[in-house]
Amino acid sequence: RPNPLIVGGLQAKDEDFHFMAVIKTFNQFHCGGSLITTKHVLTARHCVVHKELHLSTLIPSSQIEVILGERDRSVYEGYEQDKAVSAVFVHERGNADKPNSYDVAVIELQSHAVLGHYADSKRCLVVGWGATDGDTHQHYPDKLRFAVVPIVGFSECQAAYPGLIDHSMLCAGLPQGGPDSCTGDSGGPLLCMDTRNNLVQVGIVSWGGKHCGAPGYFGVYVRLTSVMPWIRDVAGVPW
Ligand code: 4AZ
Repeated sequence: RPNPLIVGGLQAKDEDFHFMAVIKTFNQFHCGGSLITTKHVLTARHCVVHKELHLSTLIPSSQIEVILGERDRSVYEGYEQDKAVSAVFVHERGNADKPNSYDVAVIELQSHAVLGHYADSKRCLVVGWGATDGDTHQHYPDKLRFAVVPIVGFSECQAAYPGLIDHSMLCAGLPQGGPDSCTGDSGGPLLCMDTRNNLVQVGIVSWGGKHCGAPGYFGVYVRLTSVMPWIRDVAGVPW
């Protein structure tokens, strides 16, 4: 059973605990963990064992899920990485007779995690030389421009484009319309500020409603975390 956590603590808001992992077992929140390499999460052994009638067995990897980049478990903020598990290792000195000794486990992820700092999903901007008029798409500026566009929750994004949004995408913009990316901005970055005010690329301008900046139609972006393993592969990044 998960222990009650952080009694008398503080709510982590802007603090950067980007190494923190949520461990779900059997589709339920179960434990915390910490990312120690791009493919390994450190946790407690009792988080990955199943106790039944004095028998303690390892929970199958297929029933464990690791979520990285989580802050508020109740909302989709755009930085979450859901990771499947390829293996679970427990310390050889930990055993059922002494469940409190060597209570340590390492969870191996099926794919590499994206390392980076949290960016604030409300402090984001899109940059480009795309059209400045949302309806006719005829005016292209010579000088680089940017627009401030907060990231929108996944369900709000899906509601704006029924049946068209999957986990490779995220929405940004305001429900009432206004600042938005447009034709010609495609391919350019959606950037958000991290806790140290550095810009972190979070998306790629992709598509949207026919009219840019129209109420009810957010800009749609590639969710960068969903394609990081692929980018790393093709770019030959050694981590
Ligand atoms: C486009 O066609 C395009 N309003 C880019 C961004 C958006 C819409 C269309 C978002 O390249």
